[in-house]
Amino acid sequence: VSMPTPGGPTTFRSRLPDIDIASHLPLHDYCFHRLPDLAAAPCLVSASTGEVYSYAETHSACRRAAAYLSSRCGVAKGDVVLLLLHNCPEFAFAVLGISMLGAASTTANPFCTPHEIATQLRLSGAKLVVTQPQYADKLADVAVITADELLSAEDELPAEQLADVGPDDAVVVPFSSGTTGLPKGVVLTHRSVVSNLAQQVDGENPNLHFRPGEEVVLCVLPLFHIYSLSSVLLCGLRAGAAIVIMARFEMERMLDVIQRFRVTAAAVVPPLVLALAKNPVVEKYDLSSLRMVLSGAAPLGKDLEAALRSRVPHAVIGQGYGMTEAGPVITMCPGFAKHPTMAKSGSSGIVVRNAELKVMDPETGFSLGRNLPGEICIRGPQIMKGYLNDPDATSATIDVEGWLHTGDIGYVDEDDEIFIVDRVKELIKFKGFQVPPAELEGLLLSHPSISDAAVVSQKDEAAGEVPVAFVVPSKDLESEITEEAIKVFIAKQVVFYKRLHKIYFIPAIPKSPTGKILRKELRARAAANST
Ligand code: 4UW
Repeated sequence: VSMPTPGGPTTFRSRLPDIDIASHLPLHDYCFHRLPDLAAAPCLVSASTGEVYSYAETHSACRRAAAYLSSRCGVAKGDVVLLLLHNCPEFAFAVLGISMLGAASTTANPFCTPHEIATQLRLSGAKLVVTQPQYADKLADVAVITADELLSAEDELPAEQLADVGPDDAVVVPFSSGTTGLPKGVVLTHRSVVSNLAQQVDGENPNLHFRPGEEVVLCVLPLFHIYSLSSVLLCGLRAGAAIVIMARFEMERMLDVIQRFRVTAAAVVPPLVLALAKNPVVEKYDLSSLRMVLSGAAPLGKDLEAALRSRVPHAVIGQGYGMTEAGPVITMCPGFAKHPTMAKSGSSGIVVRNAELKVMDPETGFSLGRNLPGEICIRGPQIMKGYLNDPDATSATIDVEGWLHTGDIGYVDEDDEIFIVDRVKELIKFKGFQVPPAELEGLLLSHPSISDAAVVSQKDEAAGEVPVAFVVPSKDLESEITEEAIKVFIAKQVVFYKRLHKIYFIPAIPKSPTGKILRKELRARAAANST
């Protein structure tokens, strides 16, 4: 329980006024509210095939996907369906079709290993997987359909078969390791997702202003991660933008897509900013259509931001800060608002509307005033309902007063801007992707030649952070293990971004009297070794 700061509790709010949020609506109705006005306007554009779906066609495709999932696959209210897809229009049809049935989507990276996918299937209780043919052999003991099949129903789901969806029903269950431990299902309800979309794009002065019928939004970040799903796809739909979908990131392809489709808004991550700022190939393309570049999922350095600014001087560049459990957006650059206000370089923006943010002193639990760094906590209708089937992890993250503790260290300045300066949770981020140390530690400990292990982050120019391991070899087998063998052992079992970049052999893992790994100390040792 948090204590009030001496001199009164300090909570921070948006610079912008609160709005009315249609949080009674199911996600699919909320997203398609502009359908009557924008029926013929472009909605989803496949960059690979050039195919364009209007808002009316997109809505119809979602209804047909719902019909197929219901009549052929038996998906019904309360079910969970796993989407194992790279970006494609069918991703949207699946998420919204599943929403119409009162079921929920859990999303996974199609590059995950069979073992990682099996774990998510088990934890989420998914009864069906929607995938592309090339990933199907990663799946066993579960019903599987391909994305193409979704549109094979001839008729749309009849209106009377739309599920009776309540605001507290789950609609998306992404996986996140949160502040500690293994990946867990994050239950986002219709209310949480709708609230957070509204906090971004609704109201007279939306904080993230996508112009209806005009904005062309680039969807290159993977939709299986909450950033792209929320701020690109679902915000784009709600606001009436055209969403240009790329299956994967490839530098020249992306530049060509921006030029060809006259992309106006691009959502990116810092490694992509690095490529845009530094890669000479950028000079060959016309990026003059870009009017906003949104970066998030990892910190964006001031120098990098400045370097990008010189490449796209006509665009507003700014950051959002999010966390899967927070619905996801916590702060957003006010420079993206319909009536923009300045944000400083390095700032991750202002707290979203209809929410409260506080900065908690990790030592005392007091909430702190301006310019004092502490743990960022967020409260509002948008945060997760909890972790799926994990009340202990939930109550360790959301306290009795409803504050979600992010595990990020930051401060609020005199202009209400939030600066993220550190992370106290275990989580490592490789190019914005989550790497949970506990998962890698579990795998290391399963190796017969390893008696103890700890995984921490090491700074990296290109990826932001990379995971490195401290390993204590088993006494009798000491001579048998090598750094390379351990790297390979892990690489075989995990998706590419969880691979270990360095192994340090040590005689013992430093731990607190209660047995907790002293990660800060190990991070410092890794940092000292890498320079
Ligand atoms: N600066 C520093 C940042 C930042 C950051 C995130 O994988 P997750 O759970 O979730 C995300 C979601 C990011 C996001 C979603 C929607 C959106 O509009 C937006 O703005 C562009 C971003 O990353 O990882 C959560 C953790 O990632 C770190 C931070 O540690 C957070 O708790 N993180 N954004 N701008 N760090």
